[in-house]
Amino acid sequence: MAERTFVMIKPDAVKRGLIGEIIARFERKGFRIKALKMKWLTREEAEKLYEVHRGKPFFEELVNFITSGPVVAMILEGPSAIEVVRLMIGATDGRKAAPGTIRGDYALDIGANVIHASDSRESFEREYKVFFTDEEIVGDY
Ligand code: D4T
Repeated sequence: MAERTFVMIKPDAVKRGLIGEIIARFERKGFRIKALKMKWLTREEAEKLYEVHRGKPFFEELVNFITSGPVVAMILEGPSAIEVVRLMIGATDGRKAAPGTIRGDYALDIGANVIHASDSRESFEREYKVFFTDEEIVGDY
């Protein structure tokens, strides 16, 4: 059954010129792009996005990093999108992410790790709203 997930290409990957390569992987896999936006998050927006990590030792660093440049946010749709996209991005720590995954192929760090994707239906619902209104999600094509 078709499901939606939220994906964000992080500032490190945008600065390295990896936007196209990353989006191409999702297109080739067969996901439909339902919304797409480039945005430089404010501190308030970043704190909202990473609400669940508030209080953790890396929270400050995480917010600083995610606001250090523009990000590219998108909503993808396809069968089991949440689980499949998490598999495609790989483990959080770039050094441990399996080769062939996005982090495995492009990241060596745990913070600057190229990409984020929702890990549950609840995360998706909260995260996409930081970037998109429901009117910005295109219809079926
Ligand atoms: P995101 O949320 O970016 O998709 O990453 P993950 O879902 O794979 O990992 P996470 O929630 O555990 O961490 C969120 C975010 O914080 C950064 N981070 C994480 C960090 O800078 N230092 C750390 O020790 C950890 C655990 C990386 C991703």
